[in-house]
Amino acid sequence: MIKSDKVQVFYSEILLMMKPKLQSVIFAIAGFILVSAIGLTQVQATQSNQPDPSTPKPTQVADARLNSRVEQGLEYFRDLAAQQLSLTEELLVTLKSGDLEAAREAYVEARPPYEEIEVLAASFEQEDSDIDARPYAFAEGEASSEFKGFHRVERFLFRDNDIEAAIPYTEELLVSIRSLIDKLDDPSNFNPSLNFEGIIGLATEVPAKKISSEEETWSGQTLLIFKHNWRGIYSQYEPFADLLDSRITEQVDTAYEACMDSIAPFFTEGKTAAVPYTNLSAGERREIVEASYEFRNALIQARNALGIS
Ligand SMILES: [Cu+2]
Repeated sequence: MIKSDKVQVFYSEILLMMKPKLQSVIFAIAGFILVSAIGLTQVQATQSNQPDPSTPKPTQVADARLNSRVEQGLEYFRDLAAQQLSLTEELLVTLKSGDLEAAREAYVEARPPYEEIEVLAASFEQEDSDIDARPYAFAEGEASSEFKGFHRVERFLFRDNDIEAAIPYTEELLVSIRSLIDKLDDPSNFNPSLNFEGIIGLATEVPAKKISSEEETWSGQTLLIFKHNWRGIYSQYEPFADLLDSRITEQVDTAYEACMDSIAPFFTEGKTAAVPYTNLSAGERREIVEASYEFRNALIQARNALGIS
């Protein structure tokens, strides 16, 4: 038992020992103090509200500063979404050529942009499902007609060797990506609180879930997913960095670099694909998990320091 617990127990014991009447007197006094305190803050609030309506309130100034950071992050994602569209168009062309090896390569090339953008998936849930859901997202698994997008294409190319079957799903993928572009163009879909939920959510999902290799089950490209998830997370945090003190930004940067270092040995300069995830030892995966949780913790500190809840 820690010290403060002892104190608490001590007070509650005293309270219990008192006669019920005395207890209610104490609660009444406490209630009176509370009510007067609330009254006082309300009076102060109305007083400070009265002058010049053109002067923005401190919270409005803070909101505007945070929202401009959200917008900076979105600008980066809009560029990525345009890249996602053209890479997927290239994938479709390759599929139609009928060359399976080339199609597999084009699939891997086409994966990175969305794996960054998905940080903000809560703002475009339908598109996220259509582009990137895995079979377990649906009650009927692969049998569900809702199972489409990249992971359906992945299955055809890397498991079933069925290039023909991948074509209509890639065509549909293009429609979903255009819809994603529309969502990213509308700033009302995004706000600092929701974005940070996504930043921290994905930073948790990597070590807690994706470490099992569930995302790229058939292509083996789990490390490519980690890399771009982290890049996407950092890209949305980064515009806020100038609002934070260096103690926190250094923690985030160090943790981010440690994440990237943990996977660097498995990439080749100038090549998109990583080594197959099954090549990694338990020790190597452990390093990824530890670095990733450090990154998550640093991001939580950043969010708290920004006063975003
Ligand atoms: Cu994903």
